[in-house]
Amino acid sequence: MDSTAHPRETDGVAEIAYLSLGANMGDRAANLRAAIEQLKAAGSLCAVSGFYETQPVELADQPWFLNCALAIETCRSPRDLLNFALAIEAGMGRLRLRDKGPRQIDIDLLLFGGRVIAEPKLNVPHPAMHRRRFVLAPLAEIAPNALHPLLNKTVAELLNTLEEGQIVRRV
Ligand code: PH2
Ligand code: MG
Ligand code: MG
Repeated sequence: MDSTAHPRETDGVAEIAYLSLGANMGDRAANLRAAIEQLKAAGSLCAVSGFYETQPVELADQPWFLNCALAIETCRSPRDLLNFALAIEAGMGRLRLRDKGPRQIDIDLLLFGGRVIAEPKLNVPHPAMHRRRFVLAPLAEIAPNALHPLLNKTVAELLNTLEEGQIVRRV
């Protein structure tokens, strides 16, 4: 492949990536929609879940989130997709004031093909996805049979075996 024609780092072969989006500041639905719109430039959007009103977890003392999940077919590498997502977050005015704290938009890479990646700031599958109802409920809507390559369980299985606790409600 002529590298000059593809200045971005890509692997050339399209793969399906699953992303989780969340917002708990400003117009949360508008923020999710704006991020989804911008993510279209990274590939071909296959599916977008409904939006879910979700109880904050891990850092409980903050406003409730609106979360969704999407599937995108992309030729970008995982690192390039992550950097693209981080650039969207920055462009939407996200300030990292507090770890896991309130944000206009958060875009997390959940799964990328069947890959397992452990690199600085790039962990796939997302290390917490299997514990988070706010991730699994939207993801199960669009990809119940997607496989977690480390746990060897489908998204639907992970959701069904999750302990009770976190409130999520499709809006
Ligand atoms: N994101 C977090 C921490 N806690 N809780 C909900 N409900 N939704 C989130 O997107 C979320 C969270 C860290 O990224
Ligand atoms: Mg996150
Ligand atoms: Mg994030």
